[in-house]
Amino acid sequence: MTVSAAALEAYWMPFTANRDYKKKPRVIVGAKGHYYHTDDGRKVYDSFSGLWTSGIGHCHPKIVEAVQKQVATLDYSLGFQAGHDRVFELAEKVVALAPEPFTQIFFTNSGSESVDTALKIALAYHRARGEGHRTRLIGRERGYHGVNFGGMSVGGMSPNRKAFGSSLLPGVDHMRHTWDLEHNCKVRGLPAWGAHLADDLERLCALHDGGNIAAVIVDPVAGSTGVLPPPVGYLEKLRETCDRHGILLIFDEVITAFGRIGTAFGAQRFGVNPDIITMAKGLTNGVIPMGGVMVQEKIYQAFMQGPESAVELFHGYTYSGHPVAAAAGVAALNAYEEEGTFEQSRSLEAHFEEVLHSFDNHPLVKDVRNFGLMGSVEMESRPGAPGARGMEVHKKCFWEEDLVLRNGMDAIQFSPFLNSKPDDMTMTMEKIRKVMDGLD
Ligand code: PXG
Ligand code: PLP
Repeated sequence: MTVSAAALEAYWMPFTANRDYKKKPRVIVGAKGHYYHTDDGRKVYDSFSGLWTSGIGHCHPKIVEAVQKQVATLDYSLGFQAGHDRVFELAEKVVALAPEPFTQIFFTNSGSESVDTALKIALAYHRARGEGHRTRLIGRERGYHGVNFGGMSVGGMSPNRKAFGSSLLPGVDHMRHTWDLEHNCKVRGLPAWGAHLADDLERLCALHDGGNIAAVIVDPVAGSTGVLPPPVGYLEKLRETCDRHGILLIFDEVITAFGRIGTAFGAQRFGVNPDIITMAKGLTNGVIPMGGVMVQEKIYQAFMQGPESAVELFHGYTYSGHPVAAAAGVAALNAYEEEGTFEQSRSLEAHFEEVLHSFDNHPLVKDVRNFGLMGSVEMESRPGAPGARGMEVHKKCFWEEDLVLRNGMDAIQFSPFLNSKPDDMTMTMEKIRKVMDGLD
């Protein structure tokens, strides 16, 4: 093993069972294309394309080259009251990919920072327009909006919230999640049943008065919780309700942007425009951390009203628009265009759906869900040991099948490369099935 016991002990790993992992560490030392390289000399297939991040594969030569060049040209540049060429270039490129009403982007370093930034922009937008009483925020059960205080508060993943219950933001409500096994079991694509679940928003408007609500945030396809595609008509209903009450609609597209569901932004695939879009992950193909918050013109303009010499938004990060991240972003977006990545992703959907739903009749499986190149196979939990089966599949795949996969408890998650080989999708499922067949 390449990592010493002391080094292993020194690192507090994120979202990991540290003690269990450190008993038999799974250490990755390199990556190329669709494979990771392990410290015991194996090549293992990455069935999750990073963590939803690396759609066109690891160490993409064009992105590597751009990053190497940038870091040797301009390693860092202050971003407050100053700017550098690369970040303006990236902003223009992202906006050009977006639906028409989107005109400006603010840069952050992650999805979590993007969400907290978006919530702050929403609150400050209403205040700038003389509606500072609009302070209430609405999220959704099972939504994942990162781990900072704002995103955790509007998020709906109970394990992420429970240790912080009394410190969550006040004035936040949640709509119901859209998972309902009785009506929607092993559905392919968007469920036909469930648009009425968006009526929860109308109820919250009746309760609080819609005029007190600043923003509603949803992940258009909930990812982290185990892929919950929106019921047909659900997002449209949210849009209508927000319009009726003057509420901003935020789509958290940290996963769904940049081709994961076959278009630059999920908003385009669904034909529903939110007011604000958050993004991260695919913005740089995961190569350098970076996130962004894109807004419609009306939002940007609401801030551009005071004296021209005054800072309009007292918000920003030391590394907002970092030059090396921006260079990675420009190179990633160029590669997506040159390689036809979004179209390729779309063309792989049918095969992906087919091989994913080959689990429909597996005795351990209780639900299978997919949309775009997002999928989940959810196993029944072992009585008294939720998550145990999922972790067993994860470990056996790594050690015995040379396959890295992502499990959230007992749900196996799929985020295949946007440029996957169809045979590799089939191979992934076969390996997982072999392991699942051997489980009690
Ligand atoms: N919003 C959404 C919709 C996300 O999916 C975040 C915000 C937070 O992004 P950062 O960059 O702060 O992690 C995310 C991130 C999983 C998984 O296994 C999902 C995420 C992160 C890690 C793992 O599904 N989503
Ligand atoms: N904490 C301290 C003491 C700082 O000086 C700063 C930034 O200057 C921060 C936190 C915020 O760091 P960042 O801008 O990287 O989010």
